[in-house]
Amino acid sequence: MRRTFKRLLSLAAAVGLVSSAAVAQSELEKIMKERGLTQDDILAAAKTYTPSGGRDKYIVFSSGGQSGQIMVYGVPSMRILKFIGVFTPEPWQGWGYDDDTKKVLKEGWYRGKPITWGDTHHPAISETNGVYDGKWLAINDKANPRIAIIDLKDFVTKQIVVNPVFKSDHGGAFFTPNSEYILEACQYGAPFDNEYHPMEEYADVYRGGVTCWKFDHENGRVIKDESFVIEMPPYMQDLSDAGKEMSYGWGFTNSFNSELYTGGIEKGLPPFEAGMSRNDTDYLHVYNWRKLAELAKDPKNVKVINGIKVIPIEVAVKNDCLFLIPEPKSPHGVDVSPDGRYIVVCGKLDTHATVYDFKKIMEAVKNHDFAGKDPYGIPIIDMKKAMHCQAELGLGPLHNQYGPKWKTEGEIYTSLYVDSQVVKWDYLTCEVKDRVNVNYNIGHLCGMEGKTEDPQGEYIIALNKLAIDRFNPIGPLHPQNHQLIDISGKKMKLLYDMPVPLGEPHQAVAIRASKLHPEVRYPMGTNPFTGKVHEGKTLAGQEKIVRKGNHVYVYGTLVRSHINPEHVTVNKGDIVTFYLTNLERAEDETHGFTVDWYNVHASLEPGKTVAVTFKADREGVFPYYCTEFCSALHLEMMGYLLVKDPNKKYKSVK
Ligand code: K7E
Repeated sequence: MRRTFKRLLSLAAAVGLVSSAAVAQSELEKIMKERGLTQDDILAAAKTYTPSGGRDKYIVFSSGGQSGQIMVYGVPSMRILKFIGVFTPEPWQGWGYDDDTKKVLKEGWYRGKPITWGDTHHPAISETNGVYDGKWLAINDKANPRIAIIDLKDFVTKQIVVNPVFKSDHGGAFFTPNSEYILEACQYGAPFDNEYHPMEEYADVYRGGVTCWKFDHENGRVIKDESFVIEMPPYMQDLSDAGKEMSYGWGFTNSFNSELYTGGIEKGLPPFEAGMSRNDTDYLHVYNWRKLAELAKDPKNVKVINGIKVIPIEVAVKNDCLFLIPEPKSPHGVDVSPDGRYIVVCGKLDTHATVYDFKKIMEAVKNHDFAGKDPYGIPIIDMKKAMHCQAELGLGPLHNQYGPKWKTEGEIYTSLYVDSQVVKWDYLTCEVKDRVNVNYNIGHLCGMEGKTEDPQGEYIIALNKLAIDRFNPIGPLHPQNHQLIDISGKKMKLLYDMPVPLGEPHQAVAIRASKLHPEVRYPMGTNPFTGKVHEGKTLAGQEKIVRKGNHVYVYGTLVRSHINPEHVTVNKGDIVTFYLTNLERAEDETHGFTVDWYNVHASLEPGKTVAVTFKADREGVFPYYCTEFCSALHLEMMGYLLVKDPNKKYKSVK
C-alpha cells in the first residue's frame, strides 16, 4: 500500500503536476483526509480520471431501457456523450418534431398505431469476420417487437422495422458474423396472426420463433422481403447468439417455458413464475440459419403470414435445421466463445453455468443420436452428450462476457444477479478464479468487445439493476448503477460508479474508439435519412417562398446570426413547409428551429437540410427562432410567421 502511494507521488512529481513530492504528499494527504479517501480510491481515480480534452479508449452503447433511446458513454472516464433518439421522440435532436424524423418513427408504427415509447434491451454493433466494424448499431424494442438501425457515421437512427408476427421480442438484436442477418427472438408466445385465440389454444396456435432480418451491410438497411421467421414452439424464447468460426451459420436461443405453462393466478392456479419453473430443464434451441435462409427462397418451404415468410417447424426439422438441448432451469444468457466452439448458458434458478461443446452437438446431429422428440417433433439432443463442463458459480447467474485470455485461460466473466457479484472463471476447465461484489443485483455485464472474436482487456462494466444506497437520494425512483471494474490484474477491482438516469439499460456493448469514424458535418444540403441531397436544399441567395395552391413552401437558410427569410405571411388554413439548410461549415455550429405554438422543432447540424411541415390553423403572430445559443447575436436570430384570415377585413391601426 505504502509503495503504491509513493509511486503515485513520484509519478505526480515527474509529470510536473507539483513542484515537489513533499508538497504533493501533504496536499494529497490533506485531501484524502478531508474526503475520507483510501489509497485504493486514489488509484481508482487515477485510472479513470480524464483531464479536460482527454479522450476515452472505448465507446459504450448502452440500451436506454424504457426511455426507448440509446446512451453513449466513454470508458474509462464513464462520461456520458450522447442519448440517441430511437423509438421515442427526443426534442433536442428534433427526433419526432420534424418531417424527416417523423417519417422514420412512422415506419415503426406498430400494427398501424403510433407508438411513442420503446423498451430497448440489446444493442449490437455490426460485424465483419466476427469482429466489430463500427459501421452500424441495431437495437430491439421488447414491448412492440421492432428493430432499429443506427448509423455510426452520424449516430442517428435510420430505420425501424416492425416484426409483423411477434407480439414481443427479447433475444435481439444480434448480428451474424458478417452482418448477413440480425437475429430477433420472440419472447412471449402468441398467435402469429392478429386474431383472438383463447389460452386453451396455447400449445396449438401460440408460437415463438426467431426472425432472421436480412441486412444490407453496405447501406445499413434491413431488407424485409429477404427476411424470414423460423417458427418455434411457444417455449418463451429468450436471449440468442450467433455462432462463429466453427459454429458459423448456426444460431442459439434459449427459452424458459418448456412447461408450456399458461398461468391463471386469478383462477387460483400457480402464477406464471411457479408454473414455468416446474421442470428442471428448459430448452436451448440450435438452428442452422444459413441453411434455412436457402430453404426460405423456395415458396413451397414457407407460409407467408402478415407479409413475412415463415418456415414452419416441420420444414426446419425435416431439413435437419432445428434441434433442442436441455439446459438448466430458467436460463438467461447464451454466449458463444470467441472461437465459436463453446456455448455458455446460465440458468437463473441454477447455481451453474453450463458449457456446451459445438463439436459434440454436431456429432449428435451427424449421427442422429437423439434422446427423443418434443411434442412438436423437434429432436432433443442429450444434455450430457452435448456438454463440456458445468461451473458452480453462485446464485442467479445471468450473462457472460469473454476476456482477452480466452484462448489460453478460458477467461470469462459472469454476472450473478442474486449474489450481486461478477465471477471470473475458466470455461475450458470450469474452475472459478475470482469474484467481486457489485452494488446491486447485476443484470448484463459489458466487456470491451467481449462477445466478439477478439475480446479486449482492462475492463468489465456491471450493469446493476439496483443502486439503493450508492448515490444521493432523489426520491423513490433511483438511478441505475453502472460500475466499472478493472480486470487487468489477478484480482478484479471496482473503479467507478456511474448513475444512469435514463431507464433500465439491459445490455451495453463497447467498441474501441479507434474503430469509429463519425463525420463532423454533412455535405451541404444533405438529408441524413436518404444520404442524398434534400429536396429542400437551399444555398445562400436562393431563399424564396413558393405557393402551390394552399401549400406554402419556405426555402430558408440558417447561418450565424440570421434565418432567411425573416418574415413569412400565410393564410389561415395553409399548409406550411419550412425547408431549412444550415449553411455552416464550422465544426459543432448546430442551429435549431422552432415556431411558437406549432409544436415543431428541428436540429440542424452543419450542412443538414430538414423539412418542417404544419398546418397554419391558428391566426396570429408566431415568432420563430434558432434554439441553439450559436453566437453572441443568437437572440437576434429569429423571424415572424404571420397567419392572417383571408376572410377577415383587418382595420389598419395607423
Ligand atoms: Cu438482456 Cu434485462 Cu438480462 Cu432483457 S435482459 S430482461
